[in-house]
Amino acid sequence: MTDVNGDNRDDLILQYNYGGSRYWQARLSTGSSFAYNGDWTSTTTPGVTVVGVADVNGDNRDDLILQY
Ligand SMILES: [Ca+2]
Ligand SMILES: [Ca+2]
Repeated sequence: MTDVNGDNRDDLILQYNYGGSRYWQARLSTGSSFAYNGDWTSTTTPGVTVVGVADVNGDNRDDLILQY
């Protein structure tokens, strides 16, 4: 879990496969639950995995780091 929107609440990151694609969602913490916020990103490229979540561009919001 990590803070993807910079509100100082840790958010939930989900990865799932559906219909031949792989999807990632960041469910944003409300303090009492994790709100659906759409798909963060998706790909049809096989073998893509998350290798990290970190703020790579310095905007104080964590980013998804993928490898394939
Ligand atoms: Ca957050
Ligand atoms: Ca960032």
